[in-house]
Amino acid sequence: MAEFQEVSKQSGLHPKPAGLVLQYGTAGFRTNAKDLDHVMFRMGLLATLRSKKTKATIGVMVTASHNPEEDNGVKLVDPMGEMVTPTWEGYATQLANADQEANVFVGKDTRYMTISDHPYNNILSQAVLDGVSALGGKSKDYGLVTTPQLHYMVCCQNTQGKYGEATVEGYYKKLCQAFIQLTKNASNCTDDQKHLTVDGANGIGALKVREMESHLKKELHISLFNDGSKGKLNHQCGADFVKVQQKAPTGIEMNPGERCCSYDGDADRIIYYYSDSKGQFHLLDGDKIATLISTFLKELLTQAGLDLQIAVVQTAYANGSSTRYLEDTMKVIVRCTKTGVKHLHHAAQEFDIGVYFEANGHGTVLFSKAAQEKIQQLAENTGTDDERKRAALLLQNTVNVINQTVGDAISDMLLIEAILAIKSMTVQQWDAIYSDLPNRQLKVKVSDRRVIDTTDAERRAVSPDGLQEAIDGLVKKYRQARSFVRPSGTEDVVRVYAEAETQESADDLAHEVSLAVYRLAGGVGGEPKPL
Ligand code: G16
Repeated sequence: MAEFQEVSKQSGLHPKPAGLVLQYGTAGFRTNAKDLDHVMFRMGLLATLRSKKTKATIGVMVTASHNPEEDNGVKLVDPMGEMVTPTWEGYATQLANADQEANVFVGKDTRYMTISDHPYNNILSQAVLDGVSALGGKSKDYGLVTTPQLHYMVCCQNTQGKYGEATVEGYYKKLCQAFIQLTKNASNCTDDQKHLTVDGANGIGALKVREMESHLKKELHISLFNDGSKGKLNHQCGADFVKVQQKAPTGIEMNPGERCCSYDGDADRIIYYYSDSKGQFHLLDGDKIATLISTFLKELLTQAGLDLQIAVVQTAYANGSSTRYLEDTMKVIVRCTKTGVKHLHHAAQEFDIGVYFEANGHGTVLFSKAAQEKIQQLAENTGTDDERKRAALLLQNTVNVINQTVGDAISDMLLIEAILAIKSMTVQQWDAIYSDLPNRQLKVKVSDRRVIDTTDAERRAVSPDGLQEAIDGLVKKYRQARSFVRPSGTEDVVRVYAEAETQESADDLAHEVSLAVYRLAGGVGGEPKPL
Protein backbone atom coordinates (compact mmCIF):
# COMPACT_ATOMS: atom_id res chain seq x y z
CA MET A 1 0.00 0.00 0.00
CA ALA A 2 2.95 2.27 0.65
CA GLU A 3 3.62 2.11 -3.09
CA PHE A 4 0.15 3.44 -3.88
CA GLN A 5 0.65 6.34 -1.49
CA GLU A 6 3.95 7.13 -3.15
CA VAL A 7 2.35 6.95 -6.61
CA SER A 8 -0.46 9.29 -5.69
CA LYS A 9 1.94 11.72 -3.98
CA GLN A 10 4.29 11.78 -6.98
CA SER A 11 1.41 11.85 -9.40
CA GLY A 12 0.30 15.19 -7.91
CA LEU A 13 3.63 16.61 -9.07
CA HIS A 14 2.89 15.56 -12.67
CA PRO A 15 -0.75 16.62 -13.13
CA LYS A 16 -2.71 15.83 -16.27
CA PRO A 17 -4.03 18.98 -17.97
CA ALA A 18 -7.83 18.96 -17.68
CA GLY A 19 -9.61 17.66 -20.76
CA LEU A 20 -6.43 16.63 -22.59
CA VAL A 21 -6.76 13.22 -24.28
CA LEU A 22 -3.77 11.78 -26.09
CA GLN A 23 -3.69 8.64 -28.19
CA TYR A 24 -0.94 6.06 -28.52
CA GLY A 25 0.19 6.49 -32.14
CA THR A 26 2.46 4.88 -34.71
CA ALA A 27 5.46 5.01 -32.41
CA GLY A 28 4.16 5.96 -28.96
CA PHE A 29 2.79 9.24 -27.65
CA ARG A 30 3.76 12.36 -29.53
CA THR A 31 2.66 15.97 -29.22
CA ASN A 32 3.84 19.40 -28.14
CA ALA A 33 6.41 18.97 -25.35
CA LYS A 34 4.47 21.18 -22.94
CA ASP A 35 1.60 18.65 -22.79
CA LEU A 36 3.68 15.61 -21.97
CA ASP A 37 4.89 15.75 -18.37
CA HIS A 38 2.06 13.60 -17.01
CA VAL A 39 2.43 11.12 -19.87
CA MET A 40 6.12 10.67 -19.09
CA PHE A 41 5.43 10.04 -15.41
CA ARG A 42 2.75 7.52 -16.30
CA MET A 43 4.97 5.81 -18.88
CA GLY A 44 7.57 5.49 -16.12
CA LEU A 45 4.92 3.71 -14.06
CA LEU A 46 3.85 1.58 -17.00
CA ALA A 47 7.41 0.58 -17.88
CA THR A 48 8.00 -0.43 -14.26
CA LEU A 49 4.87 -2.57 -14.22
CA ARG A 50 5.77 -4.08 -17.57
CA SER A 51 9.25 -4.86 -16.30
CA LYS A 52 7.78 -6.61 -13.25
CA LYS A 53 5.42 -8.57 -15.46
CA THR A 54 8.02 -9.67 -18.02
CA LYS A 55 10.81 -10.03 -15.45
CA ALA A 56 12.98 -8.19 -17.96
CA THR A 57 14.40 -4.74 -18.53
CA ILE A 58 12.17 -2.28 -20.36
CA GLY A 59 13.31 0.90 -22.13
CA VAL A 60 11.80 4.36 -22.32
CA MET A 61 13.12 6.78 -24.93
CA VAL A 62 12.16 10.45 -24.71
CA THR A 63 12.04 11.59 -28.32
CA ALA A 64 9.74 12.86 -31.06
CA SER A 65 12.08 11.60 -33.76
CA HIS A 66 11.30 13.27 -37.10
CA ASN A 67 8.83 15.81 -35.67
CA PRO A 68 9.69 19.51 -35.26
CA GLU A 69 11.69 20.53 -32.22
CA GLU A 70 8.72 21.86 -30.22
CA ASP A 71 7.21 18.35 -30.15
CA ASN A 72 8.38 15.56 -27.92
CA GLY A 73 7.22 12.06 -27.25
CA VAL A 74 7.96 8.68 -25.80
CA LYS A 75 8.84 5.33 -27.30
CA LEU A 76 8.62 2.24 -25.11
CA VAL A 77 11.12 -0.53 -25.70
CA ASP A 78 9.66 -3.90 -24.83
CA PRO A 79 11.67 -7.12 -24.69
CA MET A 80 8.98 -8.63 -26.95
CA GLY A 81 9.14 -5.71 -29.36
CA GLU A 82 5.70 -4.24 -28.97
CA MET A 83 3.53 -2.11 -26.74
CA VAL A 84 1.66 -3.75 -23.88
CA THR A 85 -1.95 -4.71 -24.58
CA PRO A 86 -4.84 -2.93 -22.85
CA THR A 87 -5.01 -5.90 -20.45
CA TRP A 88 -2.08 -4.36 -18.58
CA GLU A 89 -4.63 -2.31 -16.71
CA GLY A 90 -6.09 -5.49 -15.27
CA TYR A 91 -2.68 -6.60 -14.04
CA ALA A 92 -1.75 -3.22 -12.66
CA THR A 93 -3.06 -3.72 -9.12
CA GLN A 94 -1.49 -7.16 -8.75
CA LEU A 95 1.73 -6.01 -10.27
CA ALA A 96 2.05 -2.98 -8.05
CA ASN A 97 2.23 -5.39 -5.13
CA ALA A 98 4.46 -7.94 -6.82
CA ASP A 99 7.84 -8.68 -5.31
CA GLN A 100 9.81 -9.03 -8.53
CA GLU A 101 12.36 -6.39 -9.24
CA ALA A 102 11.72 -3.90 -12.01
CA ASN A 103 14.42 -2.41 -14.18
CA VAL A 104 13.90 0.40 -16.67
CA PHE A 105 16.47 1.97 -18.99
CA VAL A 106 15.80 5.59 -19.95
CA GLY A 107 17.29 7.66 -22.78
CA LYS A 108 16.58 10.97 -24.48
CA ASP A 109 17.44 12.79 -27.68
CA THR A 110 18.69 16.34 -28.15
CA ARG A 111 15.51 18.43 -28.14
CA TYR A 112 16.59 21.65 -26.58
CA MET A 113 13.22 23.39 -26.29
CA THR A 114 13.15 24.93 -22.83
CA ILE A 115 10.77 25.83 -20.01
CA SER A 116 12.36 28.65 -17.98
CA ASP A 117 15.77 27.65 -19.34
CA HIS A 118 15.36 23.96 -18.47
CA PRO A 119 15.37 21.72 -21.54
CA TYR A 120 12.08 19.83 -21.86
CA ASN A 121 13.89 16.59 -22.54
CA ASN A 122 15.47 16.74 -19.05
CA ILE A 123 12.13 17.55 -17.41
CA LEU A 124 10.35 14.82 -19.34
CA SER A 125 12.93 12.11 -18.75
CA GLN A 126 12.95 13.07 -15.04
CA ALA A 127 9.16 12.54 -15.06
CA VAL A 128 9.76 9.01 -16.41
CA LEU A 129 12.34 8.35 -13.69
CA ASP A 130 9.89 9.64 -11.05
CA GLY A 131 7.27 7.22 -12.37
CA VAL A 132 9.70 4.31 -12.11
CA SER A 133 10.81 5.19 -8.58
CA ALA A 134 7.24 5.80 -7.39
CA LEU A 135 6.65 2.07 -7.95
CA GLY A 136 9.96 1.06 -6.42
CA GLY A 137 11.55 0.19 -9.79
CA LYS A 138 15.26 0.50 -10.51
CA SER A 139 16.28 2.68 -13.38
CA LYS A 140 19.36 3.46 -15.39
CA ASP A 141 19.51 6.80 -17.09
CA TYR A 142 21.60 6.59 -20.28
CA GLY A 143 21.16 10.31 -20.89
CA LEU A 144 21.66 11.36 -24.50
CA VAL A 145 21.49 8.30 -26.78
CA THR A 146 19.92 7.46 -30.12
CA THR A 147 16.66 5.46 -29.97
CA PRO A 148 18.33 2.38 -31.49
CA GLN A 149 21.15 2.60 -28.95
CA LEU A 150 18.58 2.40 -26.15
CA HIS A 151 16.96 -0.61 -27.84
CA TYR A 152 20.40 -2.22 -28.08
CA MET A 153 21.07 -1.64 -24.34
CA VAL A 154 17.75 -3.24 -23.38
CA CYS A 155 18.48 -6.27 -25.55
CA CYS A 156 22.04 -6.65 -24.18
CA GLN A 157 20.70 -6.49 -20.64
CA ASN A 158 17.95 -9.03 -21.23
CA THR A 159 20.27 -11.48 -23.00
CA GLN A 160 22.79 -11.24 -20.14
CA GLY A 161 25.34 -9.69 -22.47
CA LYS A 162 24.98 -12.29 -25.25
CA TYR A 163 23.87 -9.61 -27.69
CA GLY A 164 26.69 -7.31 -26.60
CA GLU A 165 27.84 -5.09 -23.79
CA ALA A 166 25.10 -2.73 -22.53
CA THR A 167 27.17 0.44 -22.88
CA VAL A 168 27.49 3.03 -25.62
CA GLU A 169 31.16 2.05 -25.92
CA GLY A 170 30.14 -1.62 -26.25
CA TYR A 171 27.75 -0.64 -29.05
CA TYR A 172 30.50 1.14 -30.99
CA LYS A 173 32.96 -1.70 -30.49
CA LYS A 174 30.55 -4.38 -31.67
CA LEU A 175 29.40 -2.55 -34.78
CA CYS A 176 32.77 -1.13 -35.79
CA GLN A 177 34.66 -4.40 -35.34
CA ALA A 178 32.17 -6.12 -37.62
CA PHE A 179 32.40 -3.24 -40.12
CA ILE A 180 36.21 -3.47 -40.20
CA GLN A 181 36.08 -7.24 -40.70
CA LEU A 182 33.63 -6.77 -43.56
CA THR A 183 35.67 -4.09 -45.32
CA LYS A 184 38.76 -6.33 -45.25
CA ASN A 185 36.96 -8.08 -48.12
CA ALA A 186 36.97 -4.92 -50.21
CA SER A 187 39.91 -4.88 -52.55
CA ASN A 188 41.49 -1.63 -53.77
CA CYS A 189 39.12 0.63 -51.92
CA THR A 190 40.11 4.21 -52.80
CA ASP A 191 39.88 7.17 -50.46
CA ASP A 192 37.01 8.47 -52.57
CA GLN A 193 35.08 5.28 -51.98
CA LYS A 194 35.71 5.51 -48.25
CA HIS A 195 34.26 9.00 -48.08
CA LEU A 196 30.69 9.69 -46.97
CA THR A 197 28.84 12.96 -46.34
CA VAL A 198 26.45 12.72 -43.38
CA ASP A 199 23.60 15.11 -42.53
CA GLY A 200 23.03 14.63 -38.79
CA ALA A 201 19.63 16.47 -38.82
CA ASN A 202 21.07 18.66 -36.01
CA GLY A 203 20.21 15.79 -33.70
CA ILE A 204 21.56 13.05 -31.49
CA GLY A 205 22.85 11.00 -34.46
CA ALA A 206 25.42 13.69 -35.24
CA LEU A 207 26.75 13.59 -31.69
CA LYS A 208 26.94 9.83 -31.68
CA VAL A 209 28.52 9.31 -35.09
CA ARG A 210 31.25 11.73 -34.08
CA GLU A 211 31.75 9.77 -30.85
CA MET A 212 32.03 6.55 -32.87
CA GLU A 213 34.50 7.79 -35.49
CA SER A 214 37.71 6.74 -33.72
CA HIS A 215 36.50 3.12 -33.69
CA LEU A 216 36.30 3.09 -37.47
CA LYS A 217 40.10 3.11 -37.85
CA LYS A 218 39.90 5.36 -40.91
CA GLU A 219 38.00 2.70 -42.87
CA LEU A 220 35.27 5.29 -43.35
CA HIS A 221 35.87 9.04 -43.68
CA ILE A 222 32.84 11.01 -42.61
CA SER A 223 32.19 14.66 -43.42
CA LEU A 224 29.54 15.61 -40.91
CA PHE A 225 27.09 18.46 -41.51
CA ASN A 226 24.10 19.67 -39.50
CA ASP A 227 25.82 18.55 -36.34
CA GLY A 228 23.62 20.65 -34.06
CA SER A 229 26.17 23.39 -33.51
CA LYS A 230 23.99 26.01 -35.20
CA GLY A 231 20.95 24.70 -37.12
CA LYS A 232 17.59 23.66 -35.73
CA LEU A 233 16.65 20.01 -35.25
CA ASN A 234 14.99 18.46 -38.34
CA HIS A 235 14.54 21.92 -39.84
CA GLN A 236 15.18 21.82 -43.61
CA CYS A 237 17.32 18.76 -43.01
CA GLY A 238 17.19 15.16 -41.89
CA ALA A 239 15.84 11.98 -43.47
CA ASP A 240 12.15 12.93 -43.40
CA PHE A 241 12.77 16.30 -45.05
CA VAL A 242 14.94 14.77 -47.78
CA LYS A 243 12.54 11.90 -48.49
CA VAL A 244 9.34 13.95 -48.54
CA GLN A 245 10.75 17.02 -50.31
CA GLN A 246 12.91 14.91 -52.66
CA LYS A 247 15.72 17.39 -52.36
CA ALA A 248 19.02 17.83 -50.58
CA PRO A 249 19.01 19.22 -47.04
CA THR A 250 20.28 22.72 -46.40
CA GLY A 251 23.57 23.07 -44.60
CA ILE A 252 25.59 20.42 -46.43
CA GLU A 253 28.23 20.56 -49.14
CA MET A 254 27.46 18.14 -51.95
CA ASN A 255 29.86 17.43 -54.79
CA PRO A 256 28.52 15.79 -57.97
CA GLY A 257 28.45 12.02 -57.77
CA GLU A 258 29.35 11.88 -54.06
CA ARG A 259 27.44 9.65 -51.66
CA CYS A 260 25.49 11.51 -48.98
CA CYS A 261 23.08 10.34 -46.31
CA SER A 262 20.69 11.90 -43.79
CA TYR A 263 19.63 10.60 -40.37
CA ASP A 264 16.43 11.64 -38.63
CA GLY A 265 16.09 13.32 -35.21
CA ASP A 266 16.64 10.17 -33.12
CA ALA A 267 18.79 8.35 -35.70
CA ASP A 268 16.54 5.42 -36.40
CA ARG A 269 16.11 6.28 -40.09
CA ILE A 270 18.60 6.80 -42.92
CA ILE A 271 18.21 7.96 -46.51
CA TYR A 272 20.98 8.12 -49.17
CA TYR A 273 21.25 10.50 -52.13
CA TYR A 274 23.60 12.17 -54.59
CA SER A 275 23.47 14.83 -57.25
CA ASP A 276 24.68 14.04 -60.79
CA SER A 277 26.96 16.11 -63.03
CA LYS A 278 23.90 18.05 -64.27
CA GLY A 279 22.99 18.93 -60.69
CA GLN A 280 19.99 16.63 -60.67
CA PHE A 281 19.12 15.14 -57.29
CA HIS A 282 18.79 11.35 -56.92
CA LEU A 283 17.24 9.74 -53.85
CA LEU A 284 18.01 6.24 -52.56
CA ASP A 285 15.32 5.55 -50.00
CA GLY A 286 14.42 2.64 -47.75
CA ASP A 287 13.27 0.57 -50.74
CA LYS A 288 16.64 0.96 -52.48
CA ILE A 289 18.38 0.12 -49.20
CA ALA A 290 16.27 -3.04 -48.77
CA THR A 291 17.09 -4.07 -52.36
CA LEU A 292 20.83 -3.54 -51.90
CA ILE A 293 20.92 -5.47 -48.64
CA SER A 294 18.74 -8.36 -49.82
CA THR A 295 20.75 -8.71 -53.06
CA PHE A 296 23.95 -8.88 -51.02
CA LEU A 297 22.53 -11.42 -48.58
CA LYS A 298 21.08 -13.58 -51.36
CA GLU A 299 24.44 -13.72 -53.14
CA LEU A 300 26.20 -14.69 -49.92
CA LEU A 301 23.65 -17.42 -49.17
CA THR A 302 24.24 -18.89 -52.64
CA GLN A 303 28.02 -18.74 -52.22
CA ALA A 304 27.76 -20.30 -48.77
CA GLY A 305 25.41 -23.01 -50.07
CA LEU A 306 22.94 -22.18 -47.30
CA ASP A 307 19.28 -22.84 -47.92
CA LEU A 308 17.67 -20.05 -45.92
CA GLN A 309 14.43 -18.30 -46.81
CA ILE A 310 14.79 -14.56 -47.26
CA ALA A 311 11.91 -12.10 -47.40
CA VAL A 312 11.51 -8.34 -47.69
CA VAL A 313 8.82 -6.54 -45.69
CA GLN A 314 7.53 -3.20 -46.94
CA THR A 315 4.57 -0.87 -46.42
CA ALA A 316 2.11 0.76 -48.83
CA TYR A 317 4.65 3.58 -49.33
CA ALA A 318 7.09 1.22 -51.07
CA ASN A 319 7.68 2.35 -54.61
CA GLY A 320 5.86 0.04 -57.07
CA SER A 321 9.12 -0.45 -59.02
CA SER A 322 10.89 -1.78 -55.94
CA THR A 323 8.18 -4.34 -55.23
CA ARG A 324 8.19 -5.48 -58.88
CA TYR A 325 11.99 -5.75 -58.92
CA LEU A 326 12.10 -7.75 -55.68
CA GLU A 327 9.35 -10.14 -56.74
CA ASP A 328 10.01 -10.54 -60.46
CA THR A 329 13.77 -10.16 -60.82
CA MET A 330 15.17 -11.09 -57.43
CA LYS A 331 12.46 -13.63 -56.77
CA VAL A 332 12.27 -12.94 -53.04
CA ILE A 333 9.11 -13.09 -50.98
CA VAL A 334 7.63 -9.62 -50.39
CA ARG A 335 5.16 -8.83 -47.61
CA CYS A 336 3.26 -5.58 -47.05
CA THR A 337 2.24 -4.42 -43.55
CA LYS A 338 0.73 -1.32 -41.98
CA THR A 339 3.04 1.64 -41.32
CA GLY A 340 5.05 1.41 -38.11
CA VAL A 341 8.15 -0.57 -37.38
CA LYS A 342 6.29 -2.65 -34.82
CA HIS A 343 4.26 -4.18 -37.68
CA LEU A 344 7.17 -4.72 -40.06
CA HIS A 345 9.34 -6.20 -37.34
CA HIS A 346 6.80 -8.88 -36.51
CA ALA A 347 6.24 -9.81 -40.14
CA ALA A 348 10.01 -10.12 -40.67
CA GLN A 349 10.30 -12.50 -37.71
CA GLU A 350 8.44 -15.15 -39.68
CA PHE A 351 11.39 -15.82 -42.01
CA ASP A 352 14.94 -17.18 -41.68
CA ILE A 353 16.10 -13.75 -42.82
CA GLY A 354 13.64 -10.86 -42.82
CA VAL A 355 14.78 -7.59 -44.36
CA TYR A 356 12.34 -4.85 -43.44
CA PHE A 357 12.40 -1.23 -44.50
CA GLU A 358 9.85 1.54 -44.72
CA ALA A 359 10.38 3.77 -47.75
CA ASN A 360 11.23 6.56 -45.28
CA GLY A 361 14.46 4.73 -44.39
CA HIS A 362 13.38 3.03 -41.18
CA GLY A 363 14.45 -0.59 -41.12
CA THR A 364 16.82 -3.41 -40.32
CA VAL A 365 17.40 -7.12 -40.92
CA LEU A 366 16.32 -9.96 -38.63
CA PHE A 367 18.06 -13.34 -38.59
CA SER A 368 16.23 -16.22 -36.92
CA LYS A 369 18.09 -18.09 -34.18
CA ALA A 370 18.32 -21.14 -36.45
CA ALA A 371 19.72 -19.06 -39.33
CA GLN A 372 22.38 -17.55 -37.06
CA GLU A 373 23.37 -20.99 -35.82
CA LYS A 374 23.70 -22.38 -39.35
CA ILE A 375 25.86 -19.43 -40.37
CA GLN A 376 28.05 -19.83 -37.32
CA GLN A 377 28.50 -23.58 -37.80
CA LEU A 378 29.60 -23.07 -41.38
CA ALA A 379 31.97 -20.26 -40.47
CA GLU A 380 33.59 -22.37 -37.73
CA ASN A 381 33.68 -25.69 -39.61
CA THR A 382 37.28 -26.40 -40.57
CA GLY A 383 36.22 -28.70 -43.42
CA THR A 384 34.34 -25.92 -45.27
CA ASP A 385 35.90 -24.99 -48.63
CA ASP A 386 37.35 -21.50 -49.02
CA GLU A 387 34.54 -19.83 -50.98
CA ARG A 388 31.81 -21.13 -48.70
CA LYS A 389 33.81 -20.20 -45.62
CA ARG A 390 34.45 -16.66 -46.89
CA ALA A 391 30.71 -16.22 -47.53
CA ALA A 392 29.84 -17.62 -44.10
CA LEU A 393 32.28 -15.25 -42.39
CA LEU A 394 30.86 -12.32 -44.33
CA LEU A 395 27.37 -13.35 -43.23
CA GLN A 396 28.54 -13.63 -39.63
CA ASN A 397 30.01 -10.13 -39.65
CA THR A 398 26.89 -8.84 -41.38
CA VAL A 399 24.82 -10.22 -38.50
CA ASN A 400 27.11 -8.39 -36.06
CA VAL A 401 27.08 -5.02 -37.82
CA ILE A 402 23.28 -4.99 -37.86
CA ASN A 403 21.25 -3.74 -34.92
CA GLN A 404 18.53 -6.38 -35.03
CA THR A 405 16.46 -4.72 -32.30
CA VAL A 406 15.14 -1.87 -34.47
CA GLY A 407 15.96 0.34 -37.48
CA ASP A 408 19.25 2.11 -36.78
CA ALA A 409 20.72 4.85 -38.99
CA ILE A 410 24.30 4.31 -37.77
CA SER A 411 24.22 0.53 -38.07
CA ASP A 412 22.44 0.64 -41.45
CA MET A 413 25.00 3.16 -42.69
CA LEU A 414 27.89 0.86 -41.73
CA LEU A 415 26.25 -2.10 -43.47
CA ILE A 416 25.52 -0.13 -46.64
CA GLU A 417 29.05 1.31 -46.72
CA ALA A 418 30.51 -2.18 -46.28
CA ILE A 419 28.34 -3.66 -49.05
CA LEU A 420 29.25 -0.89 -51.49
CA ALA A 421 32.94 -1.33 -50.67
CA ILE A 422 32.88 -5.13 -50.99
CA LYS A 423 30.97 -4.98 -54.28
CA SER A 424 33.09 -2.01 -55.51
CA MET A 425 29.82 -0.35 -56.31
CA THR A 426 29.27 3.37 -56.81
CA VAL A 427 26.13 5.09 -55.59
CA GLN A 428 25.11 5.52 -59.26
CA GLN A 429 25.42 1.77 -59.89
CA TRP A 430 23.36 1.09 -56.79
CA ASP A 431 20.74 3.59 -57.96
CA ALA A 432 20.59 1.91 -61.38
CA ILE A 433 19.42 -1.47 -59.97
CA TYR A 434 15.89 -0.31 -60.79
CA SER A 435 14.23 3.05 -61.53
CA ASP A 436 11.71 4.47 -59.09
CA LEU A 437 8.27 5.45 -60.32
CA PRO A 438 7.86 9.21 -59.82
CA ASN A 439 5.90 9.80 -56.62
CA ARG A 440 4.58 12.49 -54.32
CA GLN A 441 3.59 12.62 -50.65
CA LEU A 442 1.31 15.33 -49.29
CA LYS A 443 -0.36 16.15 -45.99
CA VAL A 444 -3.98 17.27 -45.58
CA LYS A 445 -5.38 18.91 -42.44
CA VAL A 446 -8.82 17.65 -41.37
CA SER A 447 -10.81 18.39 -38.24
CA ASP A 448 -10.61 14.77 -36.99
CA ARG A 449 -8.31 12.39 -38.80
CA ARG A 450 -9.93 9.39 -37.11
CA VAL A 451 -12.80 9.63 -39.63
CA ILE A 452 -10.44 7.87 -42.04
CA ASP A 453 -10.27 4.14 -41.53
CA THR A 454 -8.22 1.84 -43.75
CA THR A 455 -7.83 -1.83 -44.60
CA ASP A 456 -5.51 -4.07 -46.69
CA ALA A 457 -2.32 -2.82 -44.99
CA GLU A 458 -3.58 0.77 -45.32
CA ARG A 459 -3.87 0.50 -49.10
CA ARG A 460 -7.63 1.07 -49.14
CA ALA A 461 -9.88 3.45 -47.22
CA VAL A 462 -13.10 2.01 -45.80
CA SER A 463 -14.37 5.32 -44.42
CA PRO A 464 -15.54 8.02 -44.97
CA ASP A 465 -18.10 6.90 -47.53
CA GLY A 466 -17.13 7.50 -51.12
CA LEU A 467 -13.45 8.28 -50.50
CA GLN A 468 -12.03 5.02 -51.86
CA GLU A 469 -14.35 5.19 -54.90
CA ALA A 470 -13.09 8.72 -55.55
CA ILE A 471 -9.44 7.58 -55.29
CA ASP A 472 -10.11 4.61 -57.61
CA GLY A 473 -11.66 6.94 -60.19
CA LEU A 474 -8.71 9.34 -60.05
CA VAL A 475 -6.07 6.59 -60.25
CA LYS A 476 -7.68 5.28 -63.47
CA LYS A 477 -6.86 8.54 -65.22
CA TYR A 478 -3.08 7.96 -65.06
CA ARG A 479 -0.67 5.30 -66.30
CA GLN A 480 1.11 3.03 -63.80
CA ALA A 481 -0.69 4.91 -61.08
CA ARG A 482 -1.40 4.05 -57.46
CA SER A 483 -2.56 6.17 -54.54
CA PHE A 484 -3.70 5.75 -50.96
CA VAL A 485 -4.46 7.87 -47.91
CA ARG A 486 -4.04 7.18 -44.19
CA PRO A 487 -4.21 9.13 -40.94
CA SER A 488 -0.73 9.79 -39.53
CA GLY A 489 0.02 8.28 -36.16
CA THR A 490 2.68 10.87 -35.31
CA GLU A 491 1.31 14.18 -36.63
CA ASP A 492 -2.18 15.68 -36.76
CA VAL A 493 -2.55 15.20 -40.53
CA VAL A 494 -3.82 12.79 -43.17
CA ARG A 495 -1.05 11.52 -45.43
CA VAL A 496 -1.57 11.17 -49.18
CA TYR A 497 0.70 9.07 -51.39
CA ALA A 498 0.60 8.89 -55.19
CA GLU A 499 2.86 7.40 -57.84
CA ALA A 500 2.55 7.39 -61.62
CA GLU A 501 4.49 7.15 -64.86
CA THR A 502 5.61 10.81 -64.82
CA GLN A 503 6.31 13.30 -62.04
CA GLU A 504 3.61 15.59 -63.41
CA SER A 505 1.04 12.79 -63.22
CA ALA A 506 2.14 11.81 -59.70
CA ASP A 507 1.86 15.46 -58.58
CA ASP A 508 -1.55 15.90 -60.22
CA LEU A 509 -2.88 12.66 -58.79
CA ALA A 510 -1.60 13.50 -55.28
CA HIS A 511 -3.27 16.90 -55.50
CA GLU A 512 -6.59 15.50 -56.73
CA VAL A 513 -6.61 12.85 -54.01
CA SER A 514 -5.82 15.56 -51.42
CA LEU A 515 -8.85 17.49 -52.64
CA ALA A 516 -11.01 14.38 -52.29
CA VAL A 517 -9.76 13.93 -48.71
CA TYR A 518 -10.38 17.59 -47.97
CA ARG A 519 -13.94 17.45 -49.30
CA LEU A 520 -14.98 14.04 -47.98
CA ALA A 521 -13.09 13.84 -44.68
CA GLY A 522 -13.72 17.28 -43.18
CA GLY A 523 -10.75 19.31 -44.40
CA VAL A 524 -9.80 22.50 -42.58
CA GLY A 525 -7.66 25.54 -43.37
CA GLY A 526 -8.49 25.94 -47.09
CA GLU A 527 -8.49 23.54 -50.05
CA PRO A 528 -5.11 22.10 -51.03
CA LYS A 529 -3.53 24.03 -53.89
CA PRO A 530 -1.96 22.37 -56.95
CA LEU A 531 1.81 21.86 -56.64
C1 G16 B 1 7.60 6.79 -36.81
C2 G16 B 1 7.49 5.31 -36.95
C3 G16 B 1 7.65 4.91 -38.39
C4 G16 B 1 6.63 5.67 -39.25
C5 G16 B 1 6.73 7.17 -38.99
C6 G16 B 1 5.61 7.95 -39.66
O1 G16 B 1 8.87 7.20 -37.24
O2 G16 B 1 8.49 4.69 -36.16
O3 G16 B 1 7.46 3.52 -38.49
O4 G16 B 1 6.86 5.42 -40.60
O5 G16 B 1 6.63 7.43 -37.61
O6 G16 B 1 4.39 7.50 -39.15
P1 G16 B 1 3.01 8.21 -39.49
O7 G16 B 1 2.93 8.22 -41.00
O8 G16 B 1 1.98 7.36 -38.85
O9 G16 B 1 3.08 9.61 -38.98
P2 G16 B 1 9.79 8.19 -36.38
O10 G16 B 1 11.13 8.08 -37.05
O11 G16 B 1 9.16 9.55 -36.47
O12 G16 B 1 9.74 7.62 -35.01
